[in-house]
Amino acid sequence: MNPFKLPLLLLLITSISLVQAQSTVRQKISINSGWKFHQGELTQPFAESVDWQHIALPHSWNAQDATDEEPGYYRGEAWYTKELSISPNWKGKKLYLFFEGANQEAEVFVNGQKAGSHIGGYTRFAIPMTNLIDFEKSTATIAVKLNNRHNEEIPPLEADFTFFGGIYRDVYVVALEPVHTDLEKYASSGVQITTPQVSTEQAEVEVMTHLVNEQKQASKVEVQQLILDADKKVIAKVFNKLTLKPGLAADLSQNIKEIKNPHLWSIEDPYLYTVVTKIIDSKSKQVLDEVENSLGFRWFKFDGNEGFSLNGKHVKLIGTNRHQDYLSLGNALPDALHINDIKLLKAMGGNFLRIAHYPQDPTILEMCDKLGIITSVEIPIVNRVTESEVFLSNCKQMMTEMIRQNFNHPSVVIWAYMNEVLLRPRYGNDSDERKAYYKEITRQAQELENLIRKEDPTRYTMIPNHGWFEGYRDTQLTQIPMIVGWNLYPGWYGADIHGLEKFLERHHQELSDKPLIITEYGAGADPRLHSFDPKRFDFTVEYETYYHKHYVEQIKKYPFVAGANVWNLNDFYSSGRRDAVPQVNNKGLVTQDRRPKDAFYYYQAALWKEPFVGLGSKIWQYRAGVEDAENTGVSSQEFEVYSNLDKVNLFLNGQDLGEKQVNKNVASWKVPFKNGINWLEAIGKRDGKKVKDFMQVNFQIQPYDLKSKKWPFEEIRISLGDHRYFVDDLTHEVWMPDQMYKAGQWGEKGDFQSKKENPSDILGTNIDPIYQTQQYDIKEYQLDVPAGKYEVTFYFAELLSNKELEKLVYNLGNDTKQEKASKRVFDVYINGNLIIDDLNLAEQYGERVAVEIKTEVFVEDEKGLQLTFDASAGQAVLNGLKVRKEY
Ligand code: GCB
Ligand code: CA
Repeated sequence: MNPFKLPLLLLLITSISLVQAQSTVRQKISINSGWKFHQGELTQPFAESVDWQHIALPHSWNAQDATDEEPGYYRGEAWYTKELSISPNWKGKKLYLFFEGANQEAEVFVNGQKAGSHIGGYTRFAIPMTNLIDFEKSTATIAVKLNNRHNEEIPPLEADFTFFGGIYRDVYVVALEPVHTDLEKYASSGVQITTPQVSTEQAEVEVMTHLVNEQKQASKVEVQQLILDADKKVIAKVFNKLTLKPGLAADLSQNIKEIKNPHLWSIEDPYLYTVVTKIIDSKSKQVLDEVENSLGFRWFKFDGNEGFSLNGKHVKLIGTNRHQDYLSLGNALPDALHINDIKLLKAMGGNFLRIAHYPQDPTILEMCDKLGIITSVEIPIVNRVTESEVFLSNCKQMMTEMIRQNFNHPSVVIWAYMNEVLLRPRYGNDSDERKAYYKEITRQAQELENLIRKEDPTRYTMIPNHGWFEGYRDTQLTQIPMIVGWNLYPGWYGADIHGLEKFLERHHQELSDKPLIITEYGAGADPRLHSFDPKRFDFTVEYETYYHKHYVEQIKKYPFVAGANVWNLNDFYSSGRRDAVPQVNNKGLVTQDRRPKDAFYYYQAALWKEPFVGLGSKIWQYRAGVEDAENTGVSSQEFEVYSNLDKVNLFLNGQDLGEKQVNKNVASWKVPFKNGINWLEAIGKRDGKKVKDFMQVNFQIQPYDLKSKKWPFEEIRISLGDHRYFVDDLTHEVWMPDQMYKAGQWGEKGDFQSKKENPSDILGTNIDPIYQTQQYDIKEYQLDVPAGKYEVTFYFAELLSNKELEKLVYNLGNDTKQEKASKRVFDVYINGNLIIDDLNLAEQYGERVAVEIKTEVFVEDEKGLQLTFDASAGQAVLNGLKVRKEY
């Protein structure tokens, strides 16, 4: 080959691609890479001396500090900057910086000059920058001053989730011809599509285009609307000619009347058309701007008695809420993780998503459109409002942005606002200020309601309330919106799980015409905690499943319940929480890194139409248990399988454990696990089609008699004062529940006096649940282990009494500390030998600090390990114990 030909060929290719690039009408390119970040205030942001950190977007400055053991997280000013390369193509165009979301007050600078600003952390915004760019230069300096401080004028004011600061979604440059659709005002596509009439025979489309002419002279244009089917073939077309005066913004409405036999959009068949909007220069025929929007033909209705129907067919809406954060990332997620979440919801069998408590990444609604998931979207007013016009006007701005930006998504059927706004009312009970405050809430609600109805008369409105029926009724919050949402937690925050049915029936009696959605219900579950005797607030995976079984049954039972959203799809960060996993709300059906808990599989069984079989407890892969009886070598445990078939078979290590009837989507067995690796397989059949699921269980058997020769004792970990199993997700160590002493085994020899403290964050550990429970006033603990050399580890923490907890909240006087410091002093002996002398947890370590102390002991004879506790002040306590045989 002629060596000189090659460069020529390359040159040719480059120039061809250049030509193609020039023909692009609307250019939108991401600029996520190559940013620098500074946390803190900057008086001279453009000075050389500023110390910047290299980062890439999406980014949050709270990914670490909102999840560590220090209370609180940085809420204040921070800066981002970037050198933006100026494309020669951009000359003569209108340039914008397009932010998908930055939390929460943003000021944008270009080449040192202010270009614009935005308020609110969850909606998109476009900042024009054309006039600040020097097109003779190759770069421009972009800087963003961002603040996530508490601001009484900006919702959310307070809520049960972390307000991560940062430019946490994508940023783009958008380059437009001077004549274009309006991007600037509410960062929408500038095109709003409605379907004034849809039936199976015929549909009508109306397209409203917001046009802008930024030229100095009038522009004669033709505006074209093309409707394409899913194969992207044009099926309908309309165009209008008009003259746009200079500097003018104009709205053009165009109708396409007769689309015959439209392919409807539905949950099972989410068929999407595309609307292509083109602005064409009448003379040169040059396309000046082009935007595409998806379009779905559907109609829907909410009814106070019959619930929801889509395209004339009744559908029970069941799905989840979703928060936008992820393990270790805060809210700064790559698009792929947002996309995965909607696929996860679909895989669960869900057909409904409440996008709470704020508008989310654009990929969310894109996916809901594509996968057939009905949605509700809301602005982030949570728990309370501020009585000010500025607050209300910020709410209205967010509302308008939310509606305009998401208007064309067929999946959206509800716009919502004001979540549980009576939960944390200002002022004292019964005060005049309180009464005025309630009136103001009603006024703001009515204003927001009016705004939605004006902006979008094609959809429903909703206010999600907490379970205070009279409160919301008396402030009109059940009357103002078209749908009432109730966040209901009987069986979790409320003691009686049947409070659910009572509440639902009350709504139907008193507000019988008002469509109802259970906008939230859920129970917390730390994926590491398990029990065969689950209890409310114990954060076991099994309690969560129990709770959801009850709710699903009721939701299906009442036809007037239009829909329900589990709180929440995923575990999420909430910096104020002190549950089993501090800083985290564990009500997810999946963990923070999206591993399904049992309830997720239960939903699959309850919601799938296709045959389904799923082993429960997949998240409980590492187990432990006591041998059933001496020398049997097996430990039997209850095991659930979730299915929508009539019968299912379960196999353990290839052995058939028998066929069981499936009752309300659940079948259960006593499974005799052996020590080590076990294989479980569930098999079911429908219409000759087999469905299966299998998993591995790693089981550690505690010999029935710890001195057994056949099953030699290795090690044991016990969470004292606890009825739960705990699996350490780092080491896979399994902790056993505590028990009273049984001969040949282990346990507490005195009174079983246990204590559990939630909420608390135990410092210096990740295994908080072990420390959150304890035996108090412990005197003697016995383990009948065989002779040998042992490592014994004690786990202690000073927990607060409930009284002291209250004191801490209400009385921050410095006398409290003093009082507690000398609360208990005790010695610990093993087999009569002093091991720990004068332990004073509060004084030596402080309250709620994880204290781990280990020692080695040689047991010569048959007496095993006898742990004794001798208190010289207060009572002795022990939270956890680990005994490992060395040899
Ligand atoms: C609610 C709130 C939600 C909380 C949830 C909970 O009612 O709307 O923001 O996270 O309860 O888990 O307590
Ligand atoms: Ca414990």
